[in-house]
Amino acid sequence: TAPARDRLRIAIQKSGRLADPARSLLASCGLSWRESRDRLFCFGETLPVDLLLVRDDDIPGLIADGVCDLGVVGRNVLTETGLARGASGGAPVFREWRSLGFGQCRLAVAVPDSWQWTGAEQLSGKRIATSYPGLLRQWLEAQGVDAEIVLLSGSVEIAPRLGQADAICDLVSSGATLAANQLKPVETILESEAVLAGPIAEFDPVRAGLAELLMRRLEGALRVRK
Ligand code: PRT
Ligand code: ZN
Repeated sequence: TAPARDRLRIAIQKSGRLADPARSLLASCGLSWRESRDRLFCFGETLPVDLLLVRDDDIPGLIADGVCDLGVVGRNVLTETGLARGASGGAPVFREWRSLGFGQCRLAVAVPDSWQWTGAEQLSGKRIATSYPGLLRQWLEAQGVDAEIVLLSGSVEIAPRLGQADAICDLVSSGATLAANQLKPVETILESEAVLAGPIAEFDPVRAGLAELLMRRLEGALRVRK
């Protein structure tokens, strides 16, 4: 366990889709920061709540290791990381504390436009490219479908055209990327948005107090936004 700290540390995305909305949501909770020169760490001025700016994929692990106390991350990343940790025997250590109402998207199975979709059983024996093997495997098992998962770290949408896979499982928001690649979404595996992630275990009293204050302000800020 991490040593007791009297400040709260929140990991957010350094750059990308969730970076600005995460920061402005936290700012609307009355937080402000002094930025360090490397722009990786922001020291909290109004409250002892600091920010660490990182890759979104690193956020669940930073919470698991106690390097950060809380994080703002997509439910897709949080859930996938939790499944991967579970598959390698790790006990659950982080969970979704609250959904934050931005970064909405869905993890969907998409197939070539030319397919006439009849249902999940159509994927049986097929190769599906994804960066979310845990979530895809869980869904395939629930459907009772045996398919091959092709793990790709990016550019998943071009895999069918390259002959690497027959179908894909990827994040979709407007659907424009799928359409541009002659693919269509046919099944939703996960509805996602940005969430506040935190540990399952309790904080020490000082950080518990800070987290409670932050949660109260967050409720207020999110209510005003509605
Ligand atoms: O550098 P770092 O690792 O931190 O960033 P990243 O490139 O991994 O993440 P980023 O910024 O692209 O996404 C961060 C989070 O935003 C994701 O984990 C999701 O929770 C959320 N999000 C919301 C999305 C989208 N919408 C989205 N549309 N993440 C990715 N996309 C992709 C989608 O897969 C497609 O390829 O954007 C493309 C455009 O989408 P369409 O459907 O509008 O065409
Ligand atoms: Zn990422």
